[in-house]
Amino acid sequence: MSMTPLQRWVEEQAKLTKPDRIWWCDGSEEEARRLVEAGIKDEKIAGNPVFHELNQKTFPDSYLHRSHPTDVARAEHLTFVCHPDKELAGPNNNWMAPDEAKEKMRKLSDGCMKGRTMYVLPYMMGHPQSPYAKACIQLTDVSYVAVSMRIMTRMSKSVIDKIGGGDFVKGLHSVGDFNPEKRFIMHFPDEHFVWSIGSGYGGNALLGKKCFSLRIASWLGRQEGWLAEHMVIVGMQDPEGRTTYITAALPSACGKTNLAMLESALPGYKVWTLGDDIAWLNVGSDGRLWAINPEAGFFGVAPGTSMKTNPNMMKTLKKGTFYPTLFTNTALDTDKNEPWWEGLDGGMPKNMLDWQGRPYDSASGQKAAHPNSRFTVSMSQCPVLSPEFDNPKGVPISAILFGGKRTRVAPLVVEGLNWQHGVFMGARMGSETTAAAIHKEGVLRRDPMAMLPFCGYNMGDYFRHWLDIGKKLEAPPRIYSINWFRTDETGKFIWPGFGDNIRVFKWIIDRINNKASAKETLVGLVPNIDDIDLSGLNIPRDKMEKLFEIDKAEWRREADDTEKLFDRFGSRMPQELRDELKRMRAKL
Ligand code: OXD
Ligand code: MN
Repeated sequence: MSMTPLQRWVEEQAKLTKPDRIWWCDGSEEEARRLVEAGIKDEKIAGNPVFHELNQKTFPDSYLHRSHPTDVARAEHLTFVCHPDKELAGPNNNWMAPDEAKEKMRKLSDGCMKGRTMYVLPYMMGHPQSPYAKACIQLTDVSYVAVSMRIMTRMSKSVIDKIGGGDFVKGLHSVGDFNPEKRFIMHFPDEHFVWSIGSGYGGNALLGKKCFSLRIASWLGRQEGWLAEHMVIVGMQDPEGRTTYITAALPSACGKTNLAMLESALPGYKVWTLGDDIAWLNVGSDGRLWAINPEAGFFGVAPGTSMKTNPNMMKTLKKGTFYPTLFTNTALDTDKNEPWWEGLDGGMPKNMLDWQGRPYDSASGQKAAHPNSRFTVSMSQCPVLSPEFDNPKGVPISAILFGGKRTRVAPLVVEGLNWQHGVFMGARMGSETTAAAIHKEGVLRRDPMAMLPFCGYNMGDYFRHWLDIGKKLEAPPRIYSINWFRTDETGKFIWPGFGDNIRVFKWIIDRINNKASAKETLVGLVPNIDDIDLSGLNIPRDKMEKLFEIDKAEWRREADDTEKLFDRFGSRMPQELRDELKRMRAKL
């Protein structure tokens, strides 16, 4: 019998990478148990076994993974989008010509899997029955990635039948020798192909996530008329029992995962989780915008996660109904054999190993867990998972939120005047960097739609695509900007955040249902203070007013900075958004 294109492709990659054996995965639990066992007994990374079994009573089916010490985060400077034409990649991407990139990767990949197993992972991004889902294959040479993909995607043998003799999304991944000098994450958008070497870290190695579901998918979406976005998806149930679906784009480290499973401080409201990182948005036949989450798992930052900040996530992590749950680069409480990170409930354990497995000395001033330590866990374990999560159609979206961390300038919440004005708000989004990032603390980084590291083509064209999608929507969602992080003169956050954020969502839901008022300002519509339900809260009126203060001098600087951003995209920047900026300036 002749080979299918899939078999032929796998064979070609094996010829180049030269693994000792090829393992076609079926995505079953039994297989995952065998992979984890192999990771405990046979495989090593930087001298450590790939997996360490954690306390099975308190953290059922959980394992700790320690990465190579240089391999702890996304490597944006080593990430390339290889369109045939540099202009297509835009100033927002690193670019290399496809042939040159492939030649480079071929050299680095020659024999890179020698002595290892090549795992063939068949998986779907999106529900298999969804018209918006995509069938994918990733090859990898480390059990950690194979097991992580079982958690993060819908992995199943049936995907191979689905592909049949047809097309599929391709990913070739090898950890190589973890040498950062030989680490690259290359995207070939026209071939639906991602080629990654030298890193086992989530965003660099779980190719269904940022690489495919955002960078390549955003390009597919441009060609096919949909949007791939860096967004949370939630359903907000109100006291009348109605659920309003909302998506929200926030840059990394702004509390996206906490927002995705918020515990309401107001009675009668409940938040249902559909996704914490990625949304694919399609125009439905009813003229509304419909969202699906292509993923099936959470890959979240551990430090700061606790019963206080995110009780639903803590419950998700300890449920133990979907095998397995992974912790990566957390510390280890050796008395309890439990994962530990800064910000976890309770005091600091007496005896710990740090994220690299070294005895931890709290007097060292170092962190025990890596600041970017992570958990990987199935969404099915989430106690507030939306009943609509597995609906192949997705959910209809009534509002899109753009947020960031701004200690000054940006009001608590602003409603856009219309779709175009809302796109303008998203395009000039920015966030102040925290000490955890490489950048200096308190520096504003523009991150349009939170997509700057993830848009797989020229962002000028991307803004144009957003405007075009708006034209196709008969009932477009309203667009809002949100900011929980405004501080007072002493540097303290004014807004309590967390579960109290529901008060802002209540106003948004009431706006959608024409039940709340708003007043027009220079930058859009904001609530009157009395429109926000502050019952049970004790924020003085002048502080509330401060949350909505619009300082003209600051906003002039904001306009200047926005213009600089827009200028980066030159003639590809849509005139409509420049007009919005002009209108804002005129008002100032
Ligand atoms: C993530 C990120 O890991 O945005 O989700 O970096
Ligand atoms: Mn993200």
